Amino acid sequence: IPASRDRLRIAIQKNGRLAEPARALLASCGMGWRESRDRLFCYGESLPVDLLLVRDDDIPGLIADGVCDLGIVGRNVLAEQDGARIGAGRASAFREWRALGFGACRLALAVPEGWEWKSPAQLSGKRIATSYPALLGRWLTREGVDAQVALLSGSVEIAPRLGQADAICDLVSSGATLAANQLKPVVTLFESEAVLAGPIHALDAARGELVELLLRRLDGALRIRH
Ligand code: PRT
Ligand code: ZN
Repeated sequence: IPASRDRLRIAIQKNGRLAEPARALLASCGMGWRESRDRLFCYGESLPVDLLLVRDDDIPGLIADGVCDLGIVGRNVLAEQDGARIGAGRASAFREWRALGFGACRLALAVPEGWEWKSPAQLSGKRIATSYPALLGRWLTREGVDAQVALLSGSVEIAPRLGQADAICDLVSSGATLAANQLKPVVTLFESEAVLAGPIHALDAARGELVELLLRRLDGALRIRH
């Protein structure tokens, strides 16, 4: 991948909840693409704006490395990875440019239904399963709670039933998954939705102008939706 390009590159989720709405939003900005055979790359035909189809977790890193200029990703993923960078003593390398109004969910702390919830202090000495250690860790520190964090990449809701954890911290939308696992949400740590993510600083020259054009169209499309 060349270091300097005059085409813009946007990373979006290949499969998953944000894949379809992200493409629909970009299409509503007047973009059209030709898809590569392996479905990893979409070549922009109406504008010099290409899409890279990836795992959502890879999007912040692609922006940080300059491989992609922009990305559409959950604010939860962006904030978690930014928190991890800060925790490792590194500088922020991406930020939210626009909130996109879809993919709404919240990062919540949930405990077994049988618990009588009073305060975060109840979590002292307990084990909490999560895929969001940075966001959970920040909240625990702020609340002054000394709990153990068990990192799981998926199926977090089942951890208490398996005896892997006492409580969980995971994304919730309808709450049906929590209920199915006899858990109840007790604290919201973070409100999320899909966002347009980009680098900390503005892009230069040719791509900067393209981004301006795209943002104008995007803001127009978002205004019509709301
Ligand atoms: O393959 P890839 O790594 O790209 O996808 P992924 O599996 O990591 O992500 P995906 O597609 O599940 O979610 C992408 C983004 O959608 C998340 O990062 C959030 O920003 C957003 N989003 C919105 C959600 C939900 N709603 C949601 N409900 N992500 C996950 N969930 C989970 C939730 O944790 C629960 O386990 O869906 C389950 C059902 O939720 P309930 O509360 O409706 O039962
Ligand atoms: Zn993912």
